[in-house]
Amino acid sequence: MSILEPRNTVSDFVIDRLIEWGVDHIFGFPGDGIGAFDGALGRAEEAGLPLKYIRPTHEEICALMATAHAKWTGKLSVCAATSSPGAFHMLNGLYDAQMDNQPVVAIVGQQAMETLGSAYQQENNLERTFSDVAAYVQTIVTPAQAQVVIDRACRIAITNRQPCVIIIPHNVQSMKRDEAPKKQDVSRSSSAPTSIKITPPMDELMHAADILKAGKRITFMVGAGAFGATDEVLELARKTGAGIITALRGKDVIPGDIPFNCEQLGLLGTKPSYNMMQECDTFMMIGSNYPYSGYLPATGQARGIQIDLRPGQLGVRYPMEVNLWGDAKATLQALLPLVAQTDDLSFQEKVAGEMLDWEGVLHDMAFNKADPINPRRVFYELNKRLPEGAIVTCDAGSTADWYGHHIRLKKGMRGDLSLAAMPYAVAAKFAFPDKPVICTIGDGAFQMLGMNELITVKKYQHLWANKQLVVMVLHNDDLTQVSWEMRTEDANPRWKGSQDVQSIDYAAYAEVLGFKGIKVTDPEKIAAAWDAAFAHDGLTLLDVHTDKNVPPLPPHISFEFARNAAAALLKGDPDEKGVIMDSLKALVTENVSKVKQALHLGHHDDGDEGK
Ligand SMILES: Cc1ncc(C[n+]2csc(CCOP(=O)(O)OP(=O)(O)O)c2C)c(N)n1
Ligand SMILES: [Mg+2]
Repeated sequence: MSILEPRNTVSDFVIDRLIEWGVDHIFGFPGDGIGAFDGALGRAEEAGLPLKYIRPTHEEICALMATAHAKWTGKLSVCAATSSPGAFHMLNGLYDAQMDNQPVVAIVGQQAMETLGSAYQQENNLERTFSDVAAYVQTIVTPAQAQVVIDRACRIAITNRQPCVIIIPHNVQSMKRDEAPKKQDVSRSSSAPTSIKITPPMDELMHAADILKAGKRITFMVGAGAFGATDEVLELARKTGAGIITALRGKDVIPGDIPFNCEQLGLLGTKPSYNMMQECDTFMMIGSNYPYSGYLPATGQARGIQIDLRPGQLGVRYPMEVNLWGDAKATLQALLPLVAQTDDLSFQEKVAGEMLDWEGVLHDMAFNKADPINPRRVFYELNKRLPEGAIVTCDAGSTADWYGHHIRLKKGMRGDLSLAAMPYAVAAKFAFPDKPVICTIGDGAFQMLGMNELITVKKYQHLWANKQLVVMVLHNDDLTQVSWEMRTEDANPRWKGSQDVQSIDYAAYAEVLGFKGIKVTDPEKIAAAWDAAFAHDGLTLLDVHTDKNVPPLPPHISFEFARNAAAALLKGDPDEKGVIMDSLKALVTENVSKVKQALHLGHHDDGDEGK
């Protein structure tokens, strides 16, 4: 079928209907199983329809970018791929949408109807494949049924905030389009949107207000589900004298310069957050699925309130007294008039004071000497220079620790932690082509899903009004975070076989692609490297050679953590010397003598959690 032929197929209909649902980007990868649909995408572009097709380097990246696009824009997002194996590649990105509650629809090709069940080439039972990840999965089998399938997929994706999958067999893709007729067994479905701004009933809101009124030391844990509700969260905190903690993915919900925002909790969190959890008498979770229950208050210590749009997430991590099923913003708006202004802000002022002291500790940790560069210093210097409206992505790895510890996102900035910092960063450029984007990523993660994405940037950067994209690779030749997890969780020494990352010249790689590459091996040159990157309207790769032996220590350091680290060292960790040196430096900063002892001597038998 030529690109110039009329837009009269099922595929053309699907595209028109997706546009009606507000879809403006499709992240896709071709293959003959989706070939006729791709032909229709070409006709849509030719016809000037408001739908941009982006083709990155791999189907996994398509699905991750669609999820990221939904996160950045709040809109329904779409990815598309051919039948197996392309379809299988999308699973990771769709699970990302499932776990992080994002409205994503995947359009998946399938072999022709006649082949199904015959073990034909690249034919698989895709409904079965996607049935776990998708809230709705359906094959379009006739033109008249296409409408209801698309409408249900889009509505369920939006209202359930989950991925949905539409499978279109190759021959169906090019059948003649047909509006659903008025007929006994045909649904004539609607594309009118549904609001999810739901609020809980008044009696439950009043119960929550009573708990807040009685509280003297109130702590909020704010997650990504509260995005858009910043003003309401802050108003409630000011009314009740609460201190605020944000989950890692809620980091950009509360500006980093709010004095009683104590940032994250746990391994990558702050000491004031840790203290707040020990001391609070009221604990309110807002749009968060913070998983590490060990850091939450003791049972019976705090009265609990939770707000969540996904009812299955209510009351999961802590025995809450009130579980409010609703949208964070709408629920807070309904709750605020029921809550009076307190005249006791002493708890809030106390945590603000502790946070100020903690920033000093972080500063000192960032300037501890390391070989060759302390990774904390890299993030410390980035934080000082974050441009207005910056979007910062961060990958799994020690980067997540340093991002949590040292990055303070101001109003108007965005940030996200994912297992796909590069696809997320590139998706951010498509979502906000006028904003500077910074991707912070370890060398291991960069080799997994980052290097090929520089190719996608090369292909599409001409579309972005602001081409600034800074990719900072923490070059430590190690899967450091896991090396530490193996030491501290399982008491194993670092094993080169699984942990070594092949060193390559990342800056040179960027330059091969026509980008700016800067190699940094001297801590005194970090600041200038960031300045050069922020002066460049294009992609800059900062290849920063950092020390893998700077430990990602939790702010309070548990005895078990130290004991296992010590045991690993005694078993002959190859990096023993550096680890001990750096651990001790960091621990001295923390002033925790018991743990110092444990690291030196491997004592197992005394003490509880070192605090
Ligand atoms: C797809 C995937 N596989 C494995 C992991 C487990 N994992 C978590 S952090 C990490 C190491 C990352 O190493 P690197 O990117 O070099 O960062 P570093 O910790 O060295 O700073 C791995 C393998 C993961 N998060 N995601
Ligand atoms: Mg690494």
